[in-house]
Amino acid sequence: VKTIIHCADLHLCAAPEEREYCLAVLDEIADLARRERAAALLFCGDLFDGFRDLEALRIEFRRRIEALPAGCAVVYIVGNHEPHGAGGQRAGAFDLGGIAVVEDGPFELLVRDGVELLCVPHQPSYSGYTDWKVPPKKTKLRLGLAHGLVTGMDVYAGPDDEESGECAGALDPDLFGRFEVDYAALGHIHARREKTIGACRLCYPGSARVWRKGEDGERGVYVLSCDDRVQGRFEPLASAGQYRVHDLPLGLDGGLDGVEECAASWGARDWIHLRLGGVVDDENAVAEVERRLRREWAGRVRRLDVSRDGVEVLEGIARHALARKFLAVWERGFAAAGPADRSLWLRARQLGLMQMRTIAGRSA
Ligand SMILES: [Mn+2]
Repeated sequence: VKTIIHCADLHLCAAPEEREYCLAVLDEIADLARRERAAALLFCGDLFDGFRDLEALRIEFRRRIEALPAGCAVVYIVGNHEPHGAGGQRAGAFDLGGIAVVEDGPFELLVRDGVELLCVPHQPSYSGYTDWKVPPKKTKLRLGLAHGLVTGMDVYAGPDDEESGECAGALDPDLFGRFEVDYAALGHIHARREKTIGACRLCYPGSARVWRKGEDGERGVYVLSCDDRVQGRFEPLASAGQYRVHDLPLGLDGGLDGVEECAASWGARDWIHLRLGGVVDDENAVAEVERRLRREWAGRVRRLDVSRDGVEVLEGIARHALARKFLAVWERGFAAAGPADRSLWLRARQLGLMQMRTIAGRSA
């Protein structure tokens, strides 16, 4: 049994506020490869956030690759992000620690430790794949590495999805079946997705770190056990942290509690997004709440976003008897509601308080 690590969309970024965080995640991946005595470590595209990041971080990257055990082969296929800013330069022109860099389409077939790797770097279109001259499988197992959107993986590829934005060409899952791939090590979709189509297991581990807001859930890689077949397990990366969003209702006077409760789950690598809502007497109190939150928490997490676009202002609401009565009843219901109903209750709170505008107007 040999172990192969499947990683995708690490998006190493050289920006001062991102650099240390990204390299910490790379360190954890390298540690995992060492601990698992991995025969191979696969980077399935978007290893770097852009070409300038590749250039700026290549020495740090190389240092970590060179520290891996000699038995661990590293294979890197280029995604859609690395060509950004390349201006015709090639990733392979840089020394990334002597790893295999595959950037030319349509494919390259490598063999590492008795396992064939069909490497398909990102390309604008895969429509000609039926004409590719891929040699028949000679080893027990063949892994496919690709960076793109595979159709039929139940992924929403809406208009403002990064994943679909510049990737007009989708991959037909038949490509993997046709070329006898047992396991497709995929990149490009930042959420975790797995599916078996025909005899092939197709897996997206999701981004290996939180690249963009909304990327919630654990970040990680797949650890593959390969003998006659491939079995994968998802391995979370603690250093990647998580994206956590909290909807917090403000009191009528703009007061806020419950932050400490939320913060109990926060880690130093987390990206925290606090969405303030509610109906308040005076919006200036909310501005003060935001300043206080930033002062207190921004330094304790990787990134803190506070948005208060959902806050409505209704002067006099804090003294409004009906509003206070409504909130007292609401509090009891909210406390008894399960986590799944939380957002519904928050919405009801907002709608109920907004109705006070109509009632207040009528009684005036
Ligand atoms: Mn990506």
